[in-house]
Amino acid sequence: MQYAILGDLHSSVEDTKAVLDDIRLNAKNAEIIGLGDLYECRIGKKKAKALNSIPFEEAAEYSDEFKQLLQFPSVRGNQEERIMKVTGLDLFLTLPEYIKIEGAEIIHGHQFKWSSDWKPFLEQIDASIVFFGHSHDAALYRKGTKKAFQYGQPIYLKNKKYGVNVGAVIENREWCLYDSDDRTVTFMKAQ
Ligand SMILES: [Mn+2]
Repeated sequence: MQYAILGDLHSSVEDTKAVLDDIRLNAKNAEIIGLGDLYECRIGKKKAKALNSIPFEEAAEYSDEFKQLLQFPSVRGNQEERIMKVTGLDLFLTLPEYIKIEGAEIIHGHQFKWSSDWKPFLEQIDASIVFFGHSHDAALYRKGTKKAFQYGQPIYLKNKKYGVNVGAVIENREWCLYDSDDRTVTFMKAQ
């Protein structure tokens, strides 16, 4: 089965449209799954601590046009959690923290420990392949080290453990194609 995985949209209409078009063009039968941080929270981390009932329109970058683009399941990101915190609304509680797909797991990534230079500690994850986002830095990890990749070139994964940082929709227009039958991962980038 083919999966098209995208995350860190941060409310960008143009970048999200470009990525969804690219998915339709390159993998029209793939199941699309989101990695969270769909929306951008307008309130910073520090300020958010003291707030609890501000209106949704103030808390989040939002448009009907953007919402219409979100026709796929997704996990919850830290932006969704912060929007819920500052509004006091349960808006994104229906988004799960993890989604299991064939041979892999999907999680936003803010739940991991990260080093100060944004290296994730993936030892905490049991799944053979984990897809995540959060740092806006597309990368393939094997045993804690980054492996080289080229956009559009399938990578055949061995029967071992891997971490795949899918990158970000916002600004980078990145997404990942995962084929669970072939056990391949292809980093993709829309124009
Ligand atoms: Mn994030």
